[in-house]
Amino acid sequence: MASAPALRRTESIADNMPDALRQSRYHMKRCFAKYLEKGRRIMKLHHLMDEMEKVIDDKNERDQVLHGILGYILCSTREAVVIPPHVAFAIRLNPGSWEYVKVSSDDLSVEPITTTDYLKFKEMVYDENWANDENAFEADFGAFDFSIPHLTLSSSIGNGLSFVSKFLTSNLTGKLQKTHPLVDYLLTLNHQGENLMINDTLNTAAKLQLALIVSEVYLTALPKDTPFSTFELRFKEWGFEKGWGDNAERVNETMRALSEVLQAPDPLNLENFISRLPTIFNVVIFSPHGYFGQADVLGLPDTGGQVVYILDQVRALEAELLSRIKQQGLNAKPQILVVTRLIPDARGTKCNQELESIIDTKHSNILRVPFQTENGILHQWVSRFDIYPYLERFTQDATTKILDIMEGKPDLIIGNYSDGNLVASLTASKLGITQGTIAHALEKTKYEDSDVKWKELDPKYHFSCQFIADTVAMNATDFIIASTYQEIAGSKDRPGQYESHAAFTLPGLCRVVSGINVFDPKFNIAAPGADQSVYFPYTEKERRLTSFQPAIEDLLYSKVNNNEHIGYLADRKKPIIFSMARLDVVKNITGLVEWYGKNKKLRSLVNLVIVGGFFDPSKSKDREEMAEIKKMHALIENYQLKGQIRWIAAQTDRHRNGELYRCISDTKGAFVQPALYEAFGLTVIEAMNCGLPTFATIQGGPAEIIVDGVSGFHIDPNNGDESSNKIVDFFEKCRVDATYWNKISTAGLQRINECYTWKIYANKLLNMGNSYTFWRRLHKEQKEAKQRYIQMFYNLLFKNLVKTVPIATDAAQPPVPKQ
Ligand code: UDP
Ligand code: LCN
Repeated sequence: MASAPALRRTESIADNMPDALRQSRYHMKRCFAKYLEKGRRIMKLHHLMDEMEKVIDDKNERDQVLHGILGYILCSTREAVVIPPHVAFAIRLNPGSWEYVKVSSDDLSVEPITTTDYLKFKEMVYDENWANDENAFEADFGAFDFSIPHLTLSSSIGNGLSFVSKFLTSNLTGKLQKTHPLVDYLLTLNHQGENLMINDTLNTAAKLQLALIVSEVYLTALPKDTPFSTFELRFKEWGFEKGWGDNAERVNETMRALSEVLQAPDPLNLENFISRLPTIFNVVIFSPHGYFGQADVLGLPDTGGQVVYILDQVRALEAELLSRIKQQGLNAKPQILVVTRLIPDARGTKCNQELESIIDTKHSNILRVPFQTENGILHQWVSRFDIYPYLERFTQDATTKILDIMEGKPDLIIGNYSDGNLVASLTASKLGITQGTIAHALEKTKYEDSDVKWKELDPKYHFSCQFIADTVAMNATDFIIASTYQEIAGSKDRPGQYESHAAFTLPGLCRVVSGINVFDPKFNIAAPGADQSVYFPYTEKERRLTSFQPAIEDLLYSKVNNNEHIGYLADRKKPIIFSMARLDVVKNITGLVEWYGKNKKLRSLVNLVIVGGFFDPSKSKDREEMAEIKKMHALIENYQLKGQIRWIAAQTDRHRNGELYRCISDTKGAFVQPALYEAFGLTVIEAMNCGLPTFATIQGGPAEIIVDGVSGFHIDPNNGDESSNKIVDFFEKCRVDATYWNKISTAGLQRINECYTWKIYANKLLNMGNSYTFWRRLHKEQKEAKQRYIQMFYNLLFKNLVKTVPIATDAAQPPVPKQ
């Protein structure tokens, strides 16, 4: 693609494009004629380029046209809509920054158009009446955000917390009175009705500042480890309550940070001070769908990394809460409740148990609340796509239980995925509590044009409910936790998952002219980790779980076919390339098998081991999975892979899986994650934690996790030959350079320890909880106004859409086959 030195950045696309088109007028006229040939339609970049190739078949001429500004503009086009005689272009020069123009094919004149007009263009393809209806329903969530500052640099997207600190700093800067909002906020802090930090004695910034000076003198004279209880009474008289620290040193540090802020606020001290505040004790995490359990659930429908993530998140969060509470000098007990659905038809799992304590925690539990319908409790599992009719009642029932168990309101509510985020929004709004959301994956980007084609897809996926639920939750929440930058704003060439909600249309239903702005400071990146007590390096011999090794040996190498494994590895001296995932199309495990089948060199160098799904398609409830199982069998047959491939059924024991990754490392093998798209990719960091060199998809989160050629390798799932050759190159290099494998393995581990641990995550998450609790207080009025709009949206639009989703009845369902 052409680079853009010639683009005058002070001017818009609409300013630059006419000249650029004029310079290649002859070819462009023909190209536009070609684009118009098929009438109204939506074209993606590759369609534009393919058709241009047909029109300008001489490569040199084509290169000339694509050189310079025109090439740059065309290559930055993500989508074009043809409505003869016009073509409207959606151009994305940078992550999050879009421009829309309309080009006339008659004279190649260019006109800038608004988001609304561009969306209308799209609607013309699907529903002309709606597009022309002047009163068609438009949603504009951005209209309520005018008082909220926004980031401006694409590179800063996802750094909301530090932006918020800077903005708060500027708000508090000036005369001392400007810091009053902070003093007022401190006065509200309490735990179970007991004041924390300060009491009414210090109800102005001036009094507080003076008291801090006196306290500092007092504290400096004490030994650093003097317990807070020693001077608690004296401090209370001065107006200070518990929460500053557990000993003289910590109290002094916290007071210093506040003194600095009162004297002259700066973002670092402010963030440091706010993160020390005792704001969060009780946390509720919603994850309604799936089978949410601690054992035997992975591999069941809709149950994958989200469950792993939440359980690890809870453990890390509890540890961080306990450490902070101790450092604050409090003896409160934190509570974390993961609230999910109780499924009476539990299929051998504990998903029919109401309360279950979370392993390796002291104060965290899973609370399961059943779905109620007119016919009583729903017994069967429900797909995440069909879950919407049950959520409102679930929210009410869950809230009652939560308040009962926690003996009061939680301090922070976190949602997961569309259903959990909607429930979190309803609960947080009702209780007036800070909310965070996590998406894991937003479905909209997974299915091309799923917004404009919603009518066609709704019977199967109910995307109208899902996209509206997602938009509602994104707007209602105080902060959004993303695993990677690309999740929010994509990459140079691919819009982010959240970005795809910036402007979209569901023709006939709602035109969302402003859904979410990725420059909103609510976006933050906090990448998850992998449990390092389970996924640790293969080199840590004394920690290795040797008791699993005979079973793993059998799993990999025994010659028999049974329920757990089929296929065999004839030459066990070869390294193993390994992959493990649910057998969804998007995971592209069959793609990897095909690459392997086709690449003779690769087959001669390594064996292939796959963990995923099971072998009998009739046992699956999921059409996609059935097709993938059949495809796997066909590929093994067609490429005659027997003797080179081992297919192992889905595994549920993460401790054994950890040892399995390490055993693959022992063979000097590699992990391959070939997904067509992966939101984050926990298996990638699990493998890297075990020291296994990893090849992972360039499409999605793994592109950020791995630094290509340094801490692992990127592979393009849409270019199998290139990808399989990249794996060949690696193993060939390993043959000639005995240190190469270790080099990549070590760099992978280093990358993990620097960026992808649960400790880093928990610290960031609690800092967000603290800062956004203060932030929402400062923007109370704006938040309330927006909340009203969201409520209207929920009641007038969403609830009607929900009525179109059929409600399951247990009797109508065939019994679930045993696996
Ligand atoms: N997993 C597993 N057994 C399997 C397949 C996957 O235990 O047969 C685990 C895997 O170790 C990881 C999670 O399930 O912890 C999958 O998370 P990932 O982010 O890779 O994908 P998702 O399933 O969430 O899309
Ligand atoms: C869902 C996915 O699809 C994965 O990419 C993530 O790793 C997982 O959730 C955990 O967030």
